[in-house]
Parts: sequence; C-alpha cells; structure tokens
Amino acid sequence: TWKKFAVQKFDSKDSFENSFVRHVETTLARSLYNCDELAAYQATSETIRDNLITDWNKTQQKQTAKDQKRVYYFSLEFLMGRALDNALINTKTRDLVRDSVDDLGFNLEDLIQKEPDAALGNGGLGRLAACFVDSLSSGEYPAWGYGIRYQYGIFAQKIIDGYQVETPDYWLKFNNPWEIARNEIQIPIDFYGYVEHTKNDNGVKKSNWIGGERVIATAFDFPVPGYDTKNVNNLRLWSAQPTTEFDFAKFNSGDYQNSVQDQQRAETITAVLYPNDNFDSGKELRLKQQYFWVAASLHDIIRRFKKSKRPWSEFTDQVAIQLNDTHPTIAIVELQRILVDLEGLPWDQAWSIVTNTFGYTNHTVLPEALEKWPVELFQRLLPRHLEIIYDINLFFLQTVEKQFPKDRELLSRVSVIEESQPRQIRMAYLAIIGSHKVNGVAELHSELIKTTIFKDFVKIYGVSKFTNVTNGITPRRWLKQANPELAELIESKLGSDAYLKDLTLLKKLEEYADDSDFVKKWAQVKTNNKARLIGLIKRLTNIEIPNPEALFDIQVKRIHEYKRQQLNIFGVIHRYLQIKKASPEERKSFAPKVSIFGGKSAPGYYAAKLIIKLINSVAETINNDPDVGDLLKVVFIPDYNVSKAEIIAPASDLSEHISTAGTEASGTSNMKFVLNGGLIIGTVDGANVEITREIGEENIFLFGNLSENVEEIRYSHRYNGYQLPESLEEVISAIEANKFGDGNEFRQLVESIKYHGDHYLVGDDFESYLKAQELVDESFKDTKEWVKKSILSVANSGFFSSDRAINEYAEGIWNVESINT
Ligand code: 26Y
Repeated sequence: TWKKFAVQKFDSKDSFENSFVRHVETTLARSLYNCDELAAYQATSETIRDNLITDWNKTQQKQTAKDQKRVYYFSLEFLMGRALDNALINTKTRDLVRDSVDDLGFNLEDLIQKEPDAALGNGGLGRLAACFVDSLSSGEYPAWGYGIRYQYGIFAQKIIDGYQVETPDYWLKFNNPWEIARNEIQIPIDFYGYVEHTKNDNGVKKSNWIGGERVIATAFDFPVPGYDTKNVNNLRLWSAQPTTEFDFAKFNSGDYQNSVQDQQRAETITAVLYPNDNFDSGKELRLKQQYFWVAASLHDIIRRFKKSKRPWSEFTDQVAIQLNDTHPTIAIVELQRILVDLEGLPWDQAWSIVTNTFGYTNHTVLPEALEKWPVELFQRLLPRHLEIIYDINLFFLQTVEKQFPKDRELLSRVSVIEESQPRQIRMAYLAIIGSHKVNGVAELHSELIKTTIFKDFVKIYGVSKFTNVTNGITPRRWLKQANPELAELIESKLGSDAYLKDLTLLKKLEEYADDSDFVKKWAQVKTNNKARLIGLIKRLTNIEIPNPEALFDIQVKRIHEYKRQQLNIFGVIHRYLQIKKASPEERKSFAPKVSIFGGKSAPGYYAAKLIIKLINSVAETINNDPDVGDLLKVVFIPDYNVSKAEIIAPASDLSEHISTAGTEASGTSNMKFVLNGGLIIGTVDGANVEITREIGEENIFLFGNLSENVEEIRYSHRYNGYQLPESLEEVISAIEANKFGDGNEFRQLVESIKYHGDHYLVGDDFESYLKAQELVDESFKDTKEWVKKSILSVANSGFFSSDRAINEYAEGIWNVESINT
C-alpha cells in the first residue's frame, strides 16, 4: 500500500509545471498572477528539491542497508556557491526545466541569478570542500560533509574610493529551499565548568567533566546531488540554539532579562564565518565554534554507529573522518574523551581507535596560518580536553624518548605544548599524532611539509605516514556549468558527456589541435566568454572594455602578500611606463591588454588592503590616460565570489599564479583556468608544477626563483643587503611621484620591499616576471599557436578533476569503497 502513495518525481514538462504551480500556491502561498522572478526561482528550486529529497532518502536507505564504511569530511568551510544550476546539471534536467519555465513566462538564466551564493568559506580550502562533496556524491561514495551553518557567510566586498569596505552577507534573508531544518535533532553541547576526579569500585580513576554552559546543536541538511546518478549525499551543517532550561537562580531572583540574554548568546556561536584566510587570529569564539561543530558531529556519527550494535573494535571498519586542516583537530580529543570517560574503554584501546579513524590534510606551511591555542583558554573552555591533551602528549613524548634517548631538544621541538609565554597548544602536531595519515595538497607542498615544518615527525613515525593527494576541481561546475559553450564543443568531438565523469577522456582533443575548423570554433567560444565578462565588468565597475580582442590577463584569488598581487600590479605599472615612453608609432607594436584583478582581503590585513587600493589607483590613472587608449585597461572586480568565478574563469587568455615559490600549497584556481582554455603565467609553486608536467612546459609561462632557494635568498637579504632591479626602482619612483594618487599612502607597501627584507622576493623575481610577460605578448600575436596551446592544455588537464583526488583519498587514506563496488 505504501508503494501506491510514493512521491512522484517530475520527469516531464507537464509534471514539472504542475509541481511549480503547486509550490507557488501552497509552499509560497502566492497566486500565479503575483509570481515574480524571486518566487519563480523559489518554486523552481522547491520542485527540484522534491526530486533531490526523494533520491536523498533512497540513498540513505541504500547506504544503511549496505552498511559499509562511511567517510565524514569535517570542514569549517564549504564554499558552495549557488545550488540551482548545479542541481539541474547534475540531475540532467536542465533542458526540460528551461523549456518549462519558458512556458510559464520566465527565463531560466534570470531565475538562476536570483539565488544568493552560499558563501560559507574564505577561499581555496572552502571551495575544495565543496568540490569534494560533489565528487563524493558523483562517485557514489557513502559520505557526509559536516560543517557550520553560519548566518553570515564571507562578507560582501564593496569598493569605495578604491578601498575595500566590508558589508555583512545575510544570505538567509529569504527562505532557503536548499536546506532541510532537522529541528528534531537537538544535541546538547557543553562548555566551561570543571572536572571531577573519582575512583570506581575497582579503584580505577574516573574523570567526569561537568559543563558550565550548555547550548543546543541543531542540524540543517543540504542534499548534494551527484552527476548522472541517483546518489544524493548529505551535507549536515550545525546551528546553535539556546537550551530551554532556564537559569532558575537568576530567574527566581527576578532577573528575567539577564536570564534571557544569556540564552541569546548561544546563537552567536554560529553567527559568523571568520573572514581570515591563511591567518590565525586565535579568538575564543572561534575555538567555541570548533568544539561546538566537532562535538555535535561526533555525537551524530556515534549515534549512527551504535544503532548497528557493533562492538567498539569495529568502529574503524565503519567510520573514517577527514580533518580539513587543523580546524577540527579537537575532534581527536573529543573522541578519546567519549571512548574513555563515557564509554569506559581503556586508554590504549581508545587511542588506537582514534588514530585509525582520523586523517589530517595540511593546507599551508605559512607559520602565521598554523593554529595555536593558549593553554589558559583551553583550561577555562574545555578543562577535561586539556587534561587529555596533556596525557596524549605525555604518552607520545615517552615513546619518542624511548626511540631517541636523551634528545631533549627533539622532545621540546615536537611537544604539543609550546613552552612560550603564554604556553600554547600546537594544533598541527596534535593532528599528526592523532591521525594515521597526513597529506599535503600538491606534490611540491607534500614534499615541503616532510622536509620543513613536520620533519621531526617523519623521523619519529617514518615517511609512510605522510602522503600527497593533489587537489582537484569538479568538472561539472567548473566546465559544464561555467562554460556551457566549451562543454558543448568538447562533447561534439568526444561524442558524449562521459568526460564529465572521467576527465582524462579530454585527451582525445589533442587530435583536433590543428583542425582549423575546430580551432576557429574554440577561439570563438573564448571570444564569447570574454564578451560575457565585459558585460559583467561594465555592470559592476562601469568600465568599458573597448577591445574584446585584447589579451585578458586575470588574477583572482584572496589578496595576500604571499600570492603577490603586488608583483602583478607593479608589472602593470611597468607596462604603462613603457607605453608612455614610446612614440605613437612604437605604441602600435604593443599588444592590447586588459589586466583584471579580484579578491577579498581579510578585514584586519592592512597590507592586503593597501594592495587593493593601489590596484584601484593604478586603474584610475591608466584608464583615464588618453596616451594609453585601448592598449591597456586595468579592472578590479568587486566582491569576487564563486558565481563571479564562473564567469571569469572561462574568459581568460592568461591567468596569474605567481606566489613566492614554496608558499602556495596547491592553488585550485590555476586548475579552473586551465580547464577553461586559459594559459598560465606562474611560479614553480604548488600544483603549477604538476600542471606543467601534464600539459607540457611549452604551454605554460614559468618564471622566478625556485622554492629550494627562497630561504637562502631571504637570509642573504637580511645579512648582505640587496638591490632592487632598475625596472622595479622605476616603478616605485612613479608611485612615489604621485602618478597613482598620493604616493605617500603606499609607503608601507613600498618600504616592506625596499627596506624590510622583501620577504616575498618581489625584487628578486621582477625581471624574470617581465621576461615571461614579454614571451606571453610574443606568443599571443600568433593566434593559431596560442589556440593550439589552449586546446592542448585542456586536453591534458584531466588529472585535476576532484573525482581523481577523491578516489585517491578513498583508496589511500579512508579505505572506503563506492557503493556499487
Ligand atoms: C587558522 C585559520 C584562521 C585559517 C582559516 C582559513 C587558516 C587557513 C585558512 C584557509 C586556508 C586555505 O584556503 N588554504 C588554501 O587551500 C587550498 C586547498 O588546498 C590550496 O589550494 C591553497 O594553496 C591554500 O592556500
């Protein structure tokens, strides 16, 4: 009898329109006559959502029945972007829905634009998590993502007088059709309080944490559809709520107002995403977020495990947890606490379960990005966890001492506790000690962590604990969705869309690199995508790009000194000065170029904000200089985000990935640009190395010092002094001569390079950068050759699919299988 009531998925225009109308009239309580684009977007989404939820339910049932090992991806950031278009593509209903909403008097593209980005992340790390959940679903892995449902995502960036101004991103303003509130799931999470030490009847010590403040974690589920499969996995994001238990002491003393206020504080835990990328600010609320999310997630996972009535010894056959950076490291301690204090397991057995459960991904070697927490803060906020950390550290140091007797230096170097003022807990070390595998995110980076920041741990554990999984991106969003014309052209040659599931199939495109008809079409797609970007730029900045044939040179990513947007803008100034010096006749030999920047700075990062201001000031001068005309335009696109990246990445001729060698762990925008047929100018850093290997060094413009020399050069700067090249001195003089607004304003930026050691080696790489740019100009003149490079790059970028990355994690780290194997 159940069967006959089963919810029907829409599978035709008729059934779609039926459901659409029902959602307008019932879910939204509107009439069809009063249905604007926002309502139409919502009704469309609700209709898709019905299908997703139906498949989501079946997926969960199937996974439960199969009862295999599941993987849980713990990430404080999921930079998802918009859901609608992606759901249409993954469920292959886009054409049907386009025609249907057309019938109903709407344009699908317009409806798609109504959706706010789910911007619950800063940059690369958060977007990686989003690509990974897409690949986990598409590969039909039994997998859940766990994170926080921030009420405010990453701030929206406005540019006012050339300066970044942050405005709050209240993304949940309207109903969010893509989440399912699970109000019935209510998990109590405690903070503060004290630890009670007792002995049980057998004289065994027992510890019991009595929390001092309680909040409730409630779940919101986001269905994650796979591509061309009915598999829909779950992304569970936690939201903090007050408990309903009042503080009766306050209440009875008549202090009702304060009693309510205390409760309200609970909600602040999940109110806002910390907007720092690669920089640790060490705020108490951030640690509260971390524990809140991790404790709720583990509670959920353990509840699920207990339903199966298995013994604890089988926990690691059922559960793998991946830690996206050190942000969830407290999970290691929390699981140990649950097993020992609450479940009564012996320490060693518990610890073996813990270490076999966790894997840790490192995303950076920058010291300022490595998390450390003051011992004092832990003592107050999580007193029992601090005790457990001490014990973990003690047992660890004891084994090290056995292995390397009398090496006190080593012990103090690897101790989880840094004996500084104040004493701090080194979260990365805790993550290594509590995991069975540690991975970097590109080959070079994975080698670097073994030889620099974690070198002592290689000595202790052996090299096999450390591994590499090079990052990847999902070809569904970053090719099919962002670049539908290129996807169609590719499909016409490959004969099917199978490459979207096996990206290495792109290889076949090599056969067409000299096919003049194909080359022409390929170039036309790029031109169309550039036109689309020109429209966006006009709308956002009012800057006209007069020449769509100009070389589009793009650098979009978080603004950071190590990513060296300053090197790029100095290069632009150099070009400008060259144009100014040239005679009108000579000017004809310059290839027209548009220099495009975009990215957010952390609100408190002064140097990065100065870089933004400098870019805008340079743009102002150059764009209004009649000597320059169409030869050079400079644009700063405000509020760079996932949706804008989808328009920007397909429109590049050249993109810049020019970090100081050894500083960018991987980079993933480099992959997005290559997959969309743009060439790269870059340093020998992060995944650029592997991109070069895959596509061939004749197809990439590499420059700059190598990572193995960086420390030596910095040392030499410090002790022997250094001289900036003439070309850079000239650029700096132009800034100081107020050619780009008040030069004084940029003093700090200039001085850090001129006088304070030039930590990021801008001077050392400048000439080499200019040479690479000259080569770019030269190559771009030969359109046919350029397009050929573009085709060959795309043909050989299959390795950079996040599907490949996920398969590597599944096999090498999680020991988890796809549901159909
Ligand atoms: C400590 C805390 C404030 C913090 C917050 C965010 C620390 C780091 C981050 C974010 C780091 C991040 O996005 N890292 C990037 O990860 C990408 C995915 O692996 C890499 O491609 C990229 O090189 C790396 O910078």
